[in-house]
Amino acid sequence: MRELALGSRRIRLATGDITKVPSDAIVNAANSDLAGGGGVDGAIHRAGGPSIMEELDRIRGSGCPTGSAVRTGAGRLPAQHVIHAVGPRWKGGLAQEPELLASAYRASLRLAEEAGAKHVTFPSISTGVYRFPVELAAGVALDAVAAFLKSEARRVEAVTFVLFDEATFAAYEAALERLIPL
Ligand code: AR6
Repeated sequence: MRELALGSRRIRLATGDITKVPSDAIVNAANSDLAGGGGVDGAIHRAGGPSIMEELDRIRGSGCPTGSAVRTGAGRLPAQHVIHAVGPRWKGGLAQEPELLASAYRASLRLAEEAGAKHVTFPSISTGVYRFPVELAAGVALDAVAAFLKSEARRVEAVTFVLFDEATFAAYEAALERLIPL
């Protein structure tokens, strides 16, 4: 576990399965159809149970554009909320992928604020099936979260990245070293 203090707020890095880590809001790396899938999305729906997809079926409408997010309950997960965020697929880097990824983190944190969540857990959005290079994604993710915690957060006190493998953890650890604390 690694931690960075930003005033009274905290960014933490951990390894493990995000469905096992208690928090107020768990962020999911979803797709714009909110249709479920593999990776962390599959793990969240399996562990949380069918109520999450039932709620998505009610709110889905025309879907959730890349860079945005929607909130549901958390079913059997150890949290009150799941925030389904849609990161970009990597298309080579000239399709606004970093901006869209930062937007997915910000949209998630705004929904967490609205819900009154104090502790939010994130996976490494877009770096699995969507193939966003993890070294770049880690910097984008940490910059977006740190900026939010410094300027917009009122109720969110701590953000934990729950990273599934050591290589992803190492990339986030290196990016955290480059962040300048308050
Ligand atoms: N806990 C934490 N992280 C996990 C877990 C877990 N249980 N399982 C996987 N990861 P991905 P994406 C990591 O592919 O790239 C889905 O089909 C994984 O090792 O889950 O945003 C959706 O429906 C990687 O580091 O998400 C979308 O269609 C990270 O989570 C699409 O994949 C993200 O990998 C989204 O692709």
